[in-house]
Amino acid sequence: MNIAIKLTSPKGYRALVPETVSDYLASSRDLATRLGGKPKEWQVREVGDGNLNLVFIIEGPASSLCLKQALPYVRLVGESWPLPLSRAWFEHLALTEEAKYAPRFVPATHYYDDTMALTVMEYLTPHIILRKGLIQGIKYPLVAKHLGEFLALTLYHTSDLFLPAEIKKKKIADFADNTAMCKISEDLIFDEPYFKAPMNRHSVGLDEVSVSFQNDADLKDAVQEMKWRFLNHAEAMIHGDLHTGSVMVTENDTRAIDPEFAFFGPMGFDIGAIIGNFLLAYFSQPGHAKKSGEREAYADWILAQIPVLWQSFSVLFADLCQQRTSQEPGGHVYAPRVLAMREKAIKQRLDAIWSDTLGFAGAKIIRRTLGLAHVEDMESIEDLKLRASCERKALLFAKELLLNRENYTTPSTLVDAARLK
Ligand code: SR1
Ligand code: MG
Repeated sequence: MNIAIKLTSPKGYRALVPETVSDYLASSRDLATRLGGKPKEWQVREVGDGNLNLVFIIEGPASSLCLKQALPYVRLVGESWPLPLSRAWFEHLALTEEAKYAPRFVPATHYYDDTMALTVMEYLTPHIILRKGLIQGIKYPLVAKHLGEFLALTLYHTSDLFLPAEIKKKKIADFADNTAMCKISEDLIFDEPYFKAPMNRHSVGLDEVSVSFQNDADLKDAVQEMKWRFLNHAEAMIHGDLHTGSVMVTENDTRAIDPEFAFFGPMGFDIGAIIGNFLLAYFSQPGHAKKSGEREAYADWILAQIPVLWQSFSVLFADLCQQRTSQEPGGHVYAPRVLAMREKAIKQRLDAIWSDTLGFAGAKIIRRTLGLAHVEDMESIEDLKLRASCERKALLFAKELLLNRENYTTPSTLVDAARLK
């Protein structure tokens, strides 16, 4: 992709290329010391394969670093779609906030440059992107437990259960300008798959299902209800784009990366995003089997991660609610002076989050199949007929989640229904 910049950018901003990264880093004594040796010895490569940004890995004699720089446009589409560099600031802010409560699940950041719209952070190695691991059929024994913990820690501690209302409101204001990124989600997730948007695309063989979704008023009602919640329910600081491409893993370690879509929104959006992407991975498995049935056990393992994730999230979230003390900053809902959170109240909260989770998971599956940005889980299936068949199953399941959320009161009912598709 051509990344030469013709757009007007703020004074002092320039998009880096591998040849200019070392000189840039050498100007920071701290970063130069971390890398060790001389700038000439540093090996730089650009590895960004996401939709938006540049990502460089820099290897020095002492250690390696990762530099992520925002481009003033959407990389996936090109310069015709400008996008504010301020997303680098919101990502930095979100990483800082997440690191307060869940440091072991995010990359450590070392340096932020507002003018250059870049962050230098820990290079996660030997981690790989979870989505790529799921395509290869690799099991990660701890990933679902870790993701549940990450979600409980970040969502609880940025909600009214933990933060005093005035502090939470200030934080809402801090993220309120992340409008361009939110608008991408608003358009691409909740609107575009449901009309003939110019950038929509879908696999050969899915015309009929795409048209049927666009003509389905009940489905569109259900999705607009989820959009309402996305726009209005400022429950907690959410990652905003927690798909399996935003998670890096090893057998023992899990890190959530790339929170540039962060803002205060509904907790179920993040949980629905990751569960929706596990479901996409599940439905794609027949497309990755080299011989018939080869991926059945693995597909089952993927599905089994959904209850593990929810269990991990809900148990820790409930513990945090139960252990609230007057020493904490003091969330203003169920303040100890009024009433300690009883099991009933915690269950009510968790049930509401679960219900949102199902709706957002459904919306996420549909946007990744009929909208602009698709997922490698499906796109890497070379047999187009097989790809369409995997995608159709995922789409029909997503529609069911959106229309009949109340039938899936527990993760196991969800998993059983997915298995039957
Ligand atoms: C135009 S950006 C398309 C998508 O890429 C990111 O990963 C977000 O999910 C966004 O919606
Ligand atoms: Mg991303």
